[in-house]
Amino acid sequence: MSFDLTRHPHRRYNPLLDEWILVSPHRTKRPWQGSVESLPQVRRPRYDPDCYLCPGNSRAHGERNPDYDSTFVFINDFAAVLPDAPTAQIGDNSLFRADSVRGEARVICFSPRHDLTLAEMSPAEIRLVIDLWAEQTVELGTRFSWVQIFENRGAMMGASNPHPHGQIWATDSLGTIAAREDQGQRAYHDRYGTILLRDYAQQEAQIGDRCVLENASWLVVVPYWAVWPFETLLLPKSSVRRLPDLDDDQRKDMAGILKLLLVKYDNLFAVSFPYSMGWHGAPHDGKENAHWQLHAHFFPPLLRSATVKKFMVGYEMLAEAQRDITPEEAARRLRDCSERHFTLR
Ligand code: H2U
Ligand code: ZN
Repeated sequence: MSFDLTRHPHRRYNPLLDEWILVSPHRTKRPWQGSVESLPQVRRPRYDPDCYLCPGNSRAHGERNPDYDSTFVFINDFAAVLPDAPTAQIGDNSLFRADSVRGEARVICFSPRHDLTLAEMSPAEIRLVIDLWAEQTVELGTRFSWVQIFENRGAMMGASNPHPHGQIWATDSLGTIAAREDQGQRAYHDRYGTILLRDYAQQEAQIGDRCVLENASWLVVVPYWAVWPFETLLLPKSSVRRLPDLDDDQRKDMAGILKLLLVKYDNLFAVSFPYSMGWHGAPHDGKENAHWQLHAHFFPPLLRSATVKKFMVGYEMLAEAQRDITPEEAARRLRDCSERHFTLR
């Protein structure tokens, strides 16, 4: 019997993180009798007097939000990192080491409308969010080496509030995953003299099997090494190190492709699709970072319906991540999803 990636168990390599993932495509027909999550309420009011993110409302510590009409940023009232924390390096032996961290955490509201999600906003409105992400990266990048922009969407991903919002945590050190991506891209650049994610995007565009969407500036793929069932990677087609480097056309194209991706996600199981997403760009460390390519990751937990998610447990906590449905099959299902939001049908 000859080996077949679509039928036989195998491991795939993730060059960004230098790790492997176990793929078990033969298992996709196993019966399911596990947990079923309840569906979130579908329609929300345009304005919620009890929401701490809606315009004009008070937040937990009493500050009042302005009557904003597009986007709005504020310093997180419960920030995980602080700009003026004392600095120290503790422990000179390898078992009990600690480093202090300085940083700043912000919350960013994508829209004044409590009832929308990015998927339901227009490309023009999404463009304002992109411009704000870029401005925040410039500003925080002058003071911190890593600027992590992210969104936790949906209660299943731990979002505390359905109002469309994301967060930014900027820190004076690279987090573990950021440092591994830096290392992975550097190792590839040292070895081949080209940029890992540029080469990858070019080859994925040619192969086509894992492509979900493509326009003049961007490509969306389910990565060859995806861990989450419908995980995607948003990649620029030209060399871009950071969000602020994107020109007007690239930003316009990004708004368009983000809108389509998020609509497809919502249409997959006819539910407002939960995910964590975030941007990775070159560190702000004053170095050239020629090995870096800007990209966004989308990590959605849903597996087989609006209520059945993937759990990262057992073998995955103890040995390595595992998936059943192949990245190629996931990409095909996302390609087949309509580009018109299910709530408009
Ligand atoms: P999440 O939904 O991803 O948890 O983001 C909401 C953030 O908003 C969360 O980090 C902050 C929380 O600390 N927050 C405030 O800064 N002020 C508030 O009044 C409530 C919540
Ligand atoms: Zn609100």
